[in-house]
Amino acid sequence: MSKTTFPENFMWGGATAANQCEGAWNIDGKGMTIEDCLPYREVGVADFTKQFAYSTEELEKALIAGPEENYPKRRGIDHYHHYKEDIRLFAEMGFKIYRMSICWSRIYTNPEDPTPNEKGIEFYENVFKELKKYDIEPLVTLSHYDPPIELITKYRGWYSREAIDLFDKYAKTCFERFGKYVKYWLTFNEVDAMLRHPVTSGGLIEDRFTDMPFEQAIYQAMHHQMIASAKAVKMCKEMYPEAQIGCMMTKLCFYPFTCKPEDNLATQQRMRSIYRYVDIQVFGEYPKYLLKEIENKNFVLHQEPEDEKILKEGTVDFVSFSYYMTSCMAADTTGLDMAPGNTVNGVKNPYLASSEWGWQTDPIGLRISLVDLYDRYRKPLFIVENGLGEKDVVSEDGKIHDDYRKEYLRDHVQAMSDAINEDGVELLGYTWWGCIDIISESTRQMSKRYGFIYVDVDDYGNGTYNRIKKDSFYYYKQVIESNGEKIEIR
Ligand code: BGP
Repeated sequence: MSKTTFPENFMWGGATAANQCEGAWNIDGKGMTIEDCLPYREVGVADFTKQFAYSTEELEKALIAGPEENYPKRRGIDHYHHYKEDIRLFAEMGFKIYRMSICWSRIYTNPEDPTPNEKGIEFYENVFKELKKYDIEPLVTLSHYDPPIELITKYRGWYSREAIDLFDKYAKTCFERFGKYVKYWLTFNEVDAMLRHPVTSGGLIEDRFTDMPFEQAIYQAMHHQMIASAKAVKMCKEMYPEAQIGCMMTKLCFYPFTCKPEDNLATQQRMRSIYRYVDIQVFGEYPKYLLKEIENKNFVLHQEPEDEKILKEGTVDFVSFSYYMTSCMAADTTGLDMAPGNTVNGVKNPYLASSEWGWQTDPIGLRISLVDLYDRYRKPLFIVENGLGEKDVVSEDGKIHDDYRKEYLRDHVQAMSDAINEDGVELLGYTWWGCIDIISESTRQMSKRYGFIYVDVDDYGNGTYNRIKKDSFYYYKQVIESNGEKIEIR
């Protein structure tokens, strides 16, 4: 382990998302989102496809469900009412930056409303003012998996071009009302995810697309999100030239399972499916390989004459990403052990340990990912999600001894330092995912805990909602205080 050093102004912090923490799903003028309609499932954690499968029938059931039904995102960790306490705890750890998202349906009860919901605006203004009290910069995601329900019930999610103008109005309101508090923005969370879970990232429910191949609808929806993102970037820069607005991707990292050329080709192809939409947001145009893919699938991509110019004028300032684990790729996986990951399944890597949810921890993979992305995009990078979800236990002494989380953090801090100091990567900051326990996106469990702060609530909403500092709370405080230099675990 070499000495770790970080730039003077390196931004250490933590990350959450509105749909996974706020709760208060139907008060103060907040409209419904698709996340409020995702029921808790005792489903095996191994196969994410089971977690993200969804039907119109389930939507209709959710729209009339009563409080006795278990829709975990409706309650989150009640951050809506605990935000002052939570931010104070973030400040105690020494956060310089806090990544959060704004819920579109809190700003516009119905996306077609002509005027915004002032109570929703007031909530986020209060959050920004609270962060300001502690000199914590907000890093705000405009869309983090929670499209408004009307976008799905009245339109067909992001497949419908109307979504662009509706999002445009929402983004404009956010810049107008919050631009004085927010310097760092992201447009869409994990912009590559729509092909893996179209319901939450695009509001696309497969049984509503009987008139075309569903995959074609997803490519069309992605096009609309690219246009919306580019328009938001341009608008933001025109209103606030000093603001920094980035894209956000799922940085998956696959290793060829063998040195067979077929496995290497499969790995290269898999990685391109992750990069292609980030390529658009960074370079301002469709990469040839994506156009070729669409052509070879005989999909028709409906574009407007102005779209090319919009993409060109809406390129991002930095590239942010989530990173948790790595997996392997084989051209033929017959008979191979598979391992789950962040909305993916891959071939199990025999050289890596796995979390209780099967995700394979790989700090060197983070360094590889940082080099890959910096070489590809030549833009400043920002790690906006990295963390370890485990079944934390409150011990007899009332504490949570999560040494495993401290070790995960230590090893990933080492990897970041090596990428900066040996590989020349420009890394702006690091926000640990789930800096406080929140509802898991893929499994909708509270029991998959990421936080440095334990929240006393279970998968069914039972508990006091009290916050308890875990051992890792003090460890991250030590790391931040030393600007990443003191990472030994005492
Ligand atoms: C990312 C999402 C986050 C978060 C994270 C951890 O894909 O952007 O919202 O959920 O994954 O995954 P999970 O919560 O499923 O454990």
